[in-house]
Amino acid sequence: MAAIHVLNGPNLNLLGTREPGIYGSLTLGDVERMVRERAAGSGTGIVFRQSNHEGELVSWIHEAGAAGAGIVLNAGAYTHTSVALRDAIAGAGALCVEVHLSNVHAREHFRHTSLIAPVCVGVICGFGAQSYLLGLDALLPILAARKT
Ligand code: CA2
Repeated sequence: MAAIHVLNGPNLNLLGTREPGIYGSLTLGDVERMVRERAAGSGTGIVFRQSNHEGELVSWIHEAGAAGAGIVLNAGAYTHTSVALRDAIAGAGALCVEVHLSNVHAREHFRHTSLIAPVCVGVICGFGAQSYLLGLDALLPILAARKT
């Protein structure tokens, strides 16, 4: 089974340290543990990364695409601004699920637009760390079907 790359964008390294009312009290390390536990036994390897740099995220998307891996992507604020990430997902031909901890549609207007959603297979938001697990659950059967 192909691997799943869980990629996290800017400021997500601050999770659990501030704004618990919006993002909860779990750290990104906690989220990683939860993802690894959920994937255990599925035969899927997990690559879990975070970067505050757009270009680094672009390179990681290329890497995932070249490896035939699926992507669970919380692009953070780049979701709403980045043509580069959108082009990377489309260009890499990677199967990508967009996830968010918060319900972006219940927040400021500028968070209602996603530049990456049109090139993703789906979008999950508003379930805290569970959004990542739902993203994983959505990708696993699609990746398994691709293999056979
Ligand atoms: O809800 C999400 O997962 C977001 O992707 C989080 C981004 C935000 O820009 C998106 O609109 C929605 C922000 C991540 C910043 O996380 C922080 C965590 C703790 C303290 C400060 C920032």
